[in-house]
Amino acid sequence: MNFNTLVTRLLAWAFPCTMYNPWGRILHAIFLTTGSVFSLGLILVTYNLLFHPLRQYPGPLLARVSGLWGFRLNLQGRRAHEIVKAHKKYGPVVRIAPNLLSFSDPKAVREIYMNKTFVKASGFYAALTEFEPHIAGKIEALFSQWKRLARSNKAIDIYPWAHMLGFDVIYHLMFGVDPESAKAGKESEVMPWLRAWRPTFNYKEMIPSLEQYGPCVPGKVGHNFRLVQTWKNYAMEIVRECRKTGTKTPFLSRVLDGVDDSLGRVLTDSELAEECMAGMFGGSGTTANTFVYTVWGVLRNPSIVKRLREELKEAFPDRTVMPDSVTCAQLPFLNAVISETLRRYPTITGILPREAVEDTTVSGAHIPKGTNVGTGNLTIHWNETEFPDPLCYNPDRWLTSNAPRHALVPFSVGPRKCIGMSLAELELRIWLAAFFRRFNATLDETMAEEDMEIYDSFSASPLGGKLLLWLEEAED
Ligand code: HEM
Ligand SMILES: *[C@@H]1O[C@H](CO)[C@@H](O)[C@H](O)[C@H]1NC(C)=O
Ligand SMILES: *[C@@H]1O[C@H](CO)[C@@H](O)[C@H](O)[C@H]1NC(C)=O
Ligand SMILES: *[C@@H]1O[C@H](CO)[C@@H](O)[C@H](O)[C@H]1NC(C)=O
Ligand SMILES: CC(=O)N[C@H]1CO[C@H](CO)[C@@H](O)[C@@H]1O
Repeated sequence: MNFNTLVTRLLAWAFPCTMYNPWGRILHAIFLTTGSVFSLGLILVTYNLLFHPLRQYPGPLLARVSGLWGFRLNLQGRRAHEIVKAHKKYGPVVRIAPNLLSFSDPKAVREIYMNKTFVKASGFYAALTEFEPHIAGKIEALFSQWKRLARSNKAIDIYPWAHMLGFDVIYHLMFGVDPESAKAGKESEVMPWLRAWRPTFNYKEMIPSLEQYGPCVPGKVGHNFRLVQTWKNYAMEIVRECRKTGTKTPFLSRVLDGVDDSLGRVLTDSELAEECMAGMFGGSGTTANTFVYTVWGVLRNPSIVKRLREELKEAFPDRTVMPDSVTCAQLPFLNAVISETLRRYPTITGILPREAVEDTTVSGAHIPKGTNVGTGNLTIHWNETEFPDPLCYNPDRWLTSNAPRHALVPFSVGPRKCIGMSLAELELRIWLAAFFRRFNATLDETMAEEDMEIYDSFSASPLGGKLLLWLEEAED
């Protein structure tokens, strides 16, 4: 067993039992005061610094010796940003955790993520066009809410509404039931559970056995685990119900009786529930935040608003008709705007680690077996060579014939890339086209740059958690 795993197991063993029974807590205190943890830490630090196979790679000291660097930044929502900075300081290969390297060269992306011979089956979205009318209907429902609110002569916070729509779409597609939260103007009971999911990952990364004991931990940390457990039970219930009633949505028929590619067997109810949770999580917030960020990016630039509206007006002369995905897919400026949002504000910012199953090289750097490598979207998408003035929101980057498409990877690449990419693109195109065709929107003057900073907790969302707009129905 590798030394790292040994120590992780020791810590995992030491920590949970200290948290769910009083004896454990006393033991834990003794453990701490006698300095055993301290000496364990010292061994670990020495090993990581001097003997670890990745010892020759540069990086922040704390990151080279322990996972605390990433853990702390995760809690502050700044990990992706600090990785960008670390690359500026240390170069194209940076050790961001004892056993994890981050690469900043766009060429590394494909070397890392596409190095597998199999490709994931993707029969999932054959039925997407059939689903388009449901998406259109939900957008109509949302916009009638916005029109109603617009008459009350107050700024509208579109952020929670966008999340309701994102949730309704994915839930309906997955389970064949429309939660109608946007129509009702009230978020689903599932949403708070969904929000609790991500923080539990950060804790499990440090202390893996929280997977089992998390819900027993008192306080806020345990609270998140308890919410996730409630959610899991709910998802298990859905799975059982769907089995009983024989519900066949494209998502469910894929997972209910399909054989999992990587496991080579049918999934258990518990695994299915987790697939459902991953789908709900992966599919709702990402798309919603991309919508919000596009509106933000566009509205701050009057010339972009003007060009977008002109393109839309020509493509959809009757603004009361919902734009269709086929026409939308052919609109150069609309798609440039969406690409630019995905570049400037990618909604998945975490590093997706890949383990080297044998010694290999990435971007010319030697990677010993058993270590992890990855790239992060901010690092790749904010590369100054590919994207001069990277923080500037500029859709024109995508309108030249030699646009650096290879460096735009918001959905990742390779066998584990996003399965929802076509859905997300279709949804965003219709939603944004309809929005800019129908509304004359202005940002509320209280909205500040800081509100829209990327808060990174693997998935990214605006720091302020709001986008206040004044909406007016367009007249032309
Ligand atoms: C703008 C919107 C979206 C972005 C930026 C995005 C991004 C990503 C990325 C980067 C991954 C790779 C994760 C990894 O390598 O482990 C991923 C995976 C995934 N995405 Fe998306 N996604 C979006 C929308 C959606 C939608 C609408 C769905 C709905 C089905 C979805 C479902 C999933 C699922 C289930 C996975 C896991 C795939 C796997 O691990 O095999 N995503 N997404
Ligand atoms: C940016 O991308 C270029 C290649 O397109 C690469 O050579 C360079 O190393 C990248 N910059 C950083 C900081 O990694
Ligand atoms: C994948 O890794 C193997 C082993 O290191 C290497 O020989 C091969 O060229 C890689 N393939 C790609 C596409 O990078
Ligand atoms: C849109 O809003 C701007 C500024 O608020 C206003 O000048 C313009 O007349 C409006 N246009 C339409 C078509 O409603
Ligand atoms: C989480 C993450 O890193 N998301 C995607 C962004 O870009 C990389 C490639 O640079 C993709 O592989 C990731 O999946």
